[in-house]
Amino acid sequence: MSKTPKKKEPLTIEQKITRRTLLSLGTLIALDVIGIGIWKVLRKESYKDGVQKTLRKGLDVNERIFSTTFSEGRKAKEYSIAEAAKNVRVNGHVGLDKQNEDWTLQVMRTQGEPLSITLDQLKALPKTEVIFDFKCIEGWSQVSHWGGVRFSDFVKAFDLTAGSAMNYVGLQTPDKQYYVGIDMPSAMQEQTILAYEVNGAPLPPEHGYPLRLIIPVKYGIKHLKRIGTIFFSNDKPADYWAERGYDYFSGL
Ligand SMILES: Nc1nc2c(c(=O)[nH]1)N[C@H]1C(S)=C(S)[C@@H](COP(=O)(O)O)O[C@H]1N2
Ligand SMILES: [Mo]
Repeated sequence: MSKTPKKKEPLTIEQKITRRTLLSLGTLIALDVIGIGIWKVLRKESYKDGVQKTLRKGLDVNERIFSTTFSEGRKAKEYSIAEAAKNVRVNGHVGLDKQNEDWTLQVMRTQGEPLSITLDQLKALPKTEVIFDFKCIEGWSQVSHWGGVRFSDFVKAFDLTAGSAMNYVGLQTPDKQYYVGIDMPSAMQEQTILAYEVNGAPLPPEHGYPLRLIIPVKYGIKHLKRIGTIFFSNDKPADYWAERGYDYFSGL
């Protein structure tokens, strides 16, 4: 009696399909279990600045990476006037409801009384124009053309260097409904302007008349329209969209 070693039969097509189906099913179930696990952990977590603590930690890590890597020397790409949109998109109306005729810019100094600055005082300073790709986190972008005074020129002209030595600048609408915090290196960057013009004409109300922030190194959420108050701080100023879960730094 000769012993023939049992040869492994090749798998039939049906067997192959069954194996694959089981494998895929197994993988799917494993991923589901992991997903439900993560969800259960996040669901129980308390919130910090608009998102669960674990997610906030992730955002904070992002922020550290971006604020240290890109804070010095980064510059947004600039375009020619011909490339600038004639009809500039409008987005976001928080803090724009009430028109106040007797507007002045309130600047909180580190010492002494607040400054009250008129639009004419700002227009008397050197004008800087910037044409850049304005990017909104909602997914649209548009090349647009703005004019105003460089934030760094404004700081020098009104002797605010003690303020600009701090970590952040905060800006608020006159009614305080919309507010942003900006890290000082980004505020002092050469393309950041307190803008009073779009396409060479005064800002219309919906674009923030009489004065708005234009900060090309950041997403649209930081370009506060209708500035009422400016203040300086070493702690992070309150920020409307960061409180609702967006990245505080919001750099590009
Ligand atoms: N006061 C105020 N400023 C604001 C907003 C807002 O709701 N209120 N929205 C921001 C957002 S999300 C964007 S994208 C830009 C849009 O500026 P624009 O309307 O001039 O295009 O303004 C920013 N500044
Ligand atoms: Mo936006």
